Amino acid sequence: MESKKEFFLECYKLGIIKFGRFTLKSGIESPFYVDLRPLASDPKILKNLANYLLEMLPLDNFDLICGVPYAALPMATSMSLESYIPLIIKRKEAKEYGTKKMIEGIYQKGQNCLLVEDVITSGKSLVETIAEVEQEDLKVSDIVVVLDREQGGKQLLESKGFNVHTLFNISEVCDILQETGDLSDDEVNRIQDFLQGNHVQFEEKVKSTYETKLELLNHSVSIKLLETAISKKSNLIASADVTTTEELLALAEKVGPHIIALKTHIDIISDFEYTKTIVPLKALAAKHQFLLMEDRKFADIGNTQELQFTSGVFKITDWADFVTSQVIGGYDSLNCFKNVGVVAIVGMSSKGTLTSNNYREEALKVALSHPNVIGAVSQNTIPEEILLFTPGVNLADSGDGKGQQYNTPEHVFSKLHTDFIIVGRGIYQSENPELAAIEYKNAGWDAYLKSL
Ligand code: S5P
Repeated sequence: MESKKEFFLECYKLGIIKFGRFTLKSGIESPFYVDLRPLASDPKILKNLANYLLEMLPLDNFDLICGVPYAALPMATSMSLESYIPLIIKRKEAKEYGTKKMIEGIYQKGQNCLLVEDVITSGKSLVETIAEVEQEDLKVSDIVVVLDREQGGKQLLESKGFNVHTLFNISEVCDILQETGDLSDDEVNRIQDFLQGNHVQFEEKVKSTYETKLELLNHSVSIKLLETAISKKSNLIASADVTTTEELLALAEKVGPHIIALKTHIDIISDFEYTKTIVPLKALAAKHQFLLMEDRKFADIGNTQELQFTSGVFKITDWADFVTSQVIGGYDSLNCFKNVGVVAIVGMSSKGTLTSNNYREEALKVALSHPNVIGAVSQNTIPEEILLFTPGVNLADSGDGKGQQYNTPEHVFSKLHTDFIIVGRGIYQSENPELAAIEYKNAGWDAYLKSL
C-alpha cells in the first residue's frame, strides 16, 4: 500500500474536507467541514481504507464489527469483508413494528464488538451507540475512527476506558495540506485557534433519582407515589384487568405489599357495587399502602368528563387517587380533576397508534402546563417535570397478538427513563401473581438503579 499521507491525499480529492466558514449542527461556526460519505463511492479507496483501519487493530480481540449509522456503515462492511469478522448492523431507530430490535444480524451475548465511526467530535453518537450495543449484552472495548476532529471526543471515550484508534486527526491533515500548498499558513492558524477553544462537551442525560424528583415535584399525589416507591423499593403498578370483584380484591390482597399503585379499569367489573367493590378495595389500599389509579382514559369535553368522573355507578372522584385522561379534549377538559392527579395519555403502546410525534408534542404541552397533571403515559422520554408511567412491560412476551407491544423493565428504564412500570397480564395471569409481582418489582427496581 502507498503511504498513509498519499492515501489521505487520494481521499482528500474526493472532497471529504472543505475549508471556509461552516455553521455546525451545534450552532458553532467551524473553519472546516468533514463529510466522509464520498469515500464509499470509490471502491478502491474504500477497500484501502478498510485495510488501513484493520492494520491498527488487535483483530483477535473482536467477534463482531458494527458501524455507527450511517456514514460508517460501508466502512464497517468493507472491514468485515477484508477481515472475515462478522458484521452486525445497528439501527438508528428501533423498528416500529415487531421486535423493536436495535441490532440486526447474528450475535451472541458476551461477544466483543468493534465499533467503527467515521468522524469523532464530542463522542456523543459513540456514547449512545455503545449504550445500545451493550444493551444487547455485547461488549465494547475498542473503537476505530477514520478522522478525529480533536474536539474532546477521543479523550472522553478514553476516560471511560475504551481504546480509541484513529487513522487521521485534523492537525496532521492540516500539516499535510499545508505542505502540499492546499492550505495557507493563515488558514492553518485559524483552524488551530478554533481547535484550541472548541472542545465540545455534551450533557450526558442522566436519570434523576426518586429522591431528586421528590424535591422537584409538588403535587400531593406525585409526592405520595414517590414516597411509596422509596419506602417499598418498588416502582411497580399492577394493572388489575380482571372482571369480577372477587378477582380484583384477591389480586389486591396478594400484590398489594409489592406495588405502589393498583391500576383499575373499574368499568370491566361485571358485578360492581360500590360497597362490595370499592369499600374493601380502599381498605386493602390502606392496609398495604398503595394508591388507586383508575385507568378511565377520559376523552371528552370538560362537562362530560366531569359527569363521568363524579356520577354514574362508579363515582371515581370518591375513591381514585389518580386517573388517566386523554388530552384530546384540550387543556380545559382537565380542569374537573381537581381532587386527584391526572396522568395524561401522551403516547400509546399499541401497534398503529395515532399518537405520532406531532400529537405527542402537542399532548405534552398540555400535560406540562396543567396543574392537575402529575404525569404521562408514554413509550418515549418526557421532560423531568412530570412523572413517566410506562405500560406495555412484560418479561416473557413481546406482544399479545392483539396489537400490544411489550418491552422489558430494563429497556424502559435505560432508554425511556421511565419512573413507573405498569404490568397487567405479566402479573394477574401468572400462576402465582404474588411471586410474579415480586419478580417485576425486583426487575423494575434493579433496572431503575442501573439506569441512574
Ligand atoms: O398505551 C397504553 C396505555 C395504557 S394505560 N398501553 C397500555 O397497555 N395501557 C394499559 O396498561 C392497558 O389498558 C392495560 O390495562 C395495561 C397493560 O396490560 P398488559 O396486560 O398488556 O400488561
